[in-house]
Amino acid sequence: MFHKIPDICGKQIALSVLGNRNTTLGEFIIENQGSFQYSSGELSKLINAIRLAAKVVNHEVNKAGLVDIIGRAGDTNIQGEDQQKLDVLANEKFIQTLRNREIVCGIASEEEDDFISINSNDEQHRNKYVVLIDPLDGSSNIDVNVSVGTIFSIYRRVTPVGTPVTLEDFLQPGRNQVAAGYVVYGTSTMLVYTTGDGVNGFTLNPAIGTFYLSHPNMEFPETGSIYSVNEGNYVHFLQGVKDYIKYCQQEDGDRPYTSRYIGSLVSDFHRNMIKGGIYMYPKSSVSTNGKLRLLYECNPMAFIAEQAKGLATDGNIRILDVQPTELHQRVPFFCGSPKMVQKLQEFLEN
Ligand code: AHM
Ligand code: MG
Repeated sequence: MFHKIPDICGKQIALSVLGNRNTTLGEFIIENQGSFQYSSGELSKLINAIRLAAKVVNHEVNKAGLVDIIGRAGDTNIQGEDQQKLDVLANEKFIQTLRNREIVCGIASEEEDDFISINSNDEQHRNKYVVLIDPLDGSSNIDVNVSVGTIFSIYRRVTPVGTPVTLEDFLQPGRNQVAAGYVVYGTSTMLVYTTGDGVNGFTLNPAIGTFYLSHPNMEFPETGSIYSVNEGNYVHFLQGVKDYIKYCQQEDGDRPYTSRYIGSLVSDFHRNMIKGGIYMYPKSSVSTNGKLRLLYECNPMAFIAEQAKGLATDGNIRILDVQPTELHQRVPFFCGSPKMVQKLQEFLEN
């Protein structure tokens, strides 16, 4: 169905890609609130706050290049990486929005050394969710106008409601997540999320600032023909990973596969979920646990992957079963179409 709405210049434009019944994200959250096991409305409010922050960050990302927000901010984060200005801005926007709406009891972010306890009054103590977030993933791509993303992960706290959060509330295995999602700031801006009942994708109509359901029930194809890995690190990979990469490149049946690597996890994952493929960030002789962070990069992506009939492993066990020990812990990450991940696993076991 086509709907005519005015764009920002007042012209009438047709909305043709709005998805089923033109459902907005706001409507979808309300309609599906009941399907969530512990539904009390609090999780819906939280996802709504993330939706709002995503729109604000989207606005900032789209201004990059026009105003002075690209380039380094001059600081380094806890992992010793340069913080880009937009990293810092996105971090502020998400934290501010979650704080102001008083719907979480704690936040952990890639850009913050320690977790933030939100406990300024008793009312806030009663909130039961913690959020872990990578506010702007792939930020080294910003300066060159390549897609970046936001990744988020939501848990119920394990310590009693009414007390300040502790590290224990954040160091939960990924299988305990109640919701997870990402925003990809790409050719269009999409918010994709799961509350454990499948994966749905919403595309932002920038003319009216509304997300519409455009990709209902997203699923990884059972197999695919794309492998995504930073092959510049090939010499440092374990033999099993090297052998699997050679397998992807061999001519046989549907192989060789296509190599596609943006260097922006959200975008690489998003493409592979739609087209079928495998994403790999293995450990190597120079980075013994790989690069990606378990709590706010791998766990949310693994939860989404499994909800979309894909698989995610660290090479030994399911990502969602890894017991975290540190807030900024790194972990090897292999994720994608189930048959491709299983094939990789065979090579790793050999
Ligand atoms: P970041 O959180 O510092 O942006 O790093 C994470 C990013 C991922 O989005 C991407 O897949 C990976 O780092 C790329 O790393 P590399 O440049 O080593 O291939
Ligand atoms: Mg990141």
